[in-house]
Amino acid sequence: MKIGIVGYPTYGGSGVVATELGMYLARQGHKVHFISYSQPVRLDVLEPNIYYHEVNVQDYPLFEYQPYELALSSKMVNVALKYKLEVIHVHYAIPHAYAAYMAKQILKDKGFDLPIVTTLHGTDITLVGRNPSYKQAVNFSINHSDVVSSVSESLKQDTLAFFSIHKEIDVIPNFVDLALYKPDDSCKHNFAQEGEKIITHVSNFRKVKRISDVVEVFFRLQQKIPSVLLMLGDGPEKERARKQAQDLGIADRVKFLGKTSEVERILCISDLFILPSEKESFGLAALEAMGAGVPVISSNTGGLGEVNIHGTTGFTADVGDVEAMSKGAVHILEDSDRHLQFAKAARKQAEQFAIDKIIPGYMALYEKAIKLNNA
Ligand code: GMT
Repeated sequence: MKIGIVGYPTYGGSGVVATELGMYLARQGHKVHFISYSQPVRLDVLEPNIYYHEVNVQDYPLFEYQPYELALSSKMVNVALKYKLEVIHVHYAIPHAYAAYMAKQILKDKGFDLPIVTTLHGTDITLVGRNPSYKQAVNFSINHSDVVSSVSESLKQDTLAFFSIHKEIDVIPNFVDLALYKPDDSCKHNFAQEGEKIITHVSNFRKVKRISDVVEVFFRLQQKIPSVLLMLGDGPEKERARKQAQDLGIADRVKFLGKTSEVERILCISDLFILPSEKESFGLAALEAMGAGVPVISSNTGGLGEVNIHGTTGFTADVGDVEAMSKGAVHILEDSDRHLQFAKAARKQAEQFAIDKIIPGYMALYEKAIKLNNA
């Protein structure tokens, strides 16, 4: 199949899902055309069947805001015509689903049908999409996609609650490539002394991730269990977190590793993962930790409870309940047999989301979209 994939090229979960899905499909022999404003971070353009098309926005002194959607729609049209795309899959509704709708209309004018599959990822619905500045356009572009999917049941319910949707929404959960997580303790001593536990957090350090709760939970935990906190990723809340660690007197125990390409290796040496987000439609980072056999302490918001099973793969608690989160963390780490039990359950749960189990669901959506377009 000739497939177009539109997504954000950054470290965010929606971009990661789009990239890994496309690369998997390319390995299966499909021709996959990525369209984005820069090369997606996890994309290997040297692999066969992968094509990358950059969206170039022309600046002009009149524009206070560059018309990205226009450039994206035009690029979709050009790529669809040149490579005879059979379907286009857009990740994150804003502005991708809207731009895809425009591309579809332009192509229709030229006698070319392009089925659109839109995958909703989270804040495109729960935070940004609901904002009155965008709501009408997001609502319209969801209803005018040929097929719509969401990454969790919780996000589907939020979409139906916040918008007037008359489209069916298929739930296709996020996935993890378990082959990337191989037990290897060789770099553990780089971060922790003998007997110390490694606690990890990975995110884009936005407000919604409640980074200060990560530091607070760790502060309480390290009073009971010798441990270090590894903070992976970058974003607006990072410096505040660094200051918080200094004020709490634990700066030497909290290490900020930035945007590293070694996420999988670091997860494999971790003992516990913390994700206390305000909102989280799924929590891909938690699933990746579980893929490495790492129990998770998270909030119970959005789709997190569909991933992290309370009392089995880790613990969930109400948003902001750092006391419950730190108690759960101590409970898991204070007994090595109990930790092993949680670690095994985490890995077993991740196996439900193994890449080869989930991706056929997306292929079925593409076929459904093509069928609907031909009807
Ligand atoms: O909210 C974001 O930062 C955007 C988005 C992204 O691109 O990372 O994250 C969402 O999509 C991920 C992949 O489907 C989900 O795992 C995240 O839970 C979701 N983020 C939120 O809902 C806050």
